Amino acid sequence: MLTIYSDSHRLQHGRSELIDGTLKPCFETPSRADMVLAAVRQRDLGDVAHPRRHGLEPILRVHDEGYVRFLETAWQRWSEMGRDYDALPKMWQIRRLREAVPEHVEGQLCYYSMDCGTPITAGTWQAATASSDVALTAVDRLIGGERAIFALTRPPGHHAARDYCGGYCFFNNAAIAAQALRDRGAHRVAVLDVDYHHGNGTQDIFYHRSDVLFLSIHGDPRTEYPFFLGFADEKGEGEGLGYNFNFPLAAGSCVSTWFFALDCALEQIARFGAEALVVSLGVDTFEGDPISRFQLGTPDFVTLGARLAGLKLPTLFCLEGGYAVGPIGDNVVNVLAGFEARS
Ligand code: OKP
Ligand code: ZN
Repeated sequence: MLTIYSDSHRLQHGRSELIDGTLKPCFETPSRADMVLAAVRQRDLGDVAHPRRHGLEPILRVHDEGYVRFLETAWQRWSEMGRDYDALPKMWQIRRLREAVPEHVEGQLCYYSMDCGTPITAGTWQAATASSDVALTAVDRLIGGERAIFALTRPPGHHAARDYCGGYCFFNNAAIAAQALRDRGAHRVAVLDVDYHHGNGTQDIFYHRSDVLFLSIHGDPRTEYPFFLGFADEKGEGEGLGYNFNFPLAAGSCVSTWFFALDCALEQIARFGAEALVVSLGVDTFEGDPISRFQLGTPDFVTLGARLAGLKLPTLFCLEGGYAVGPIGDNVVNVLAGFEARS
């Protein structure tokens, strides 16, 4: 399987996130992508290619223009105020506060952020656009006839909604890729999110649409991040009613429960008649993950890949979460190798 990868991911290197009352080193680190790339090479998954630039147009197909311009200018405006540290919001536009975009960069940072774990740094814009280019280059190859591609996207994307960042995500790579597949001729595209955390951003982007089916298997938002979305009764709205499926599972759920939910999701994808599949591939479902609570073991990821291959669809894998840095490479490559063995 071909991998698309860019060194520019390294430009996103936040210093810290707020955990349990103190600033701790970010879980979402450059070493994650380094480990995944090392495993891709070590296990001979296939060639590794660099992305081609696609510009802002495909990003603006799913993201709000004001949000995109904010990200583009945020670091410069922040540093012009003499701030040489990561930009993190300290308040949010919560209930009954005015829903108007502030003028000041600090206000805009609060307006366009979902949490305070997603630092904007000097290199964020370059890293985030490169990550989307990785996904878009994978789309080029898929349209060109490849059966499956691995987009080694970092920073990740699935928490980024139309007009906000959060959960270490800035641009929603999987959504941008799904939209590009639609724009280039696929009539129906399914996005399956297997990260431990609900893909609130992807759901937000496609919630009113019937041409992109979104499905997510994740820790129950009653106890797990992102808390405010990802419940089973969110089924889509308007045209999109019936095209959104959430499978929230109790934190601590066992492996067989997880695979049962996967089978339900795969059945919906087949019934939908998808012409292409985008997988938001987070491996924070791993039993050793430091911030998540499912129990998949390293060999279970091979099973996941094999089941996905059973759909017999052109498939694009986008990397999302996974914070057990030592095993992340084997866990990810197991999915891809399991897929290939069954293809
Ligand atoms: C991003 B992705 C845990 C803090 C959780 C945010 C988690 C973002 C996950 N103590 N902070 O879906 O893997
Ligand atoms: Zn996650």
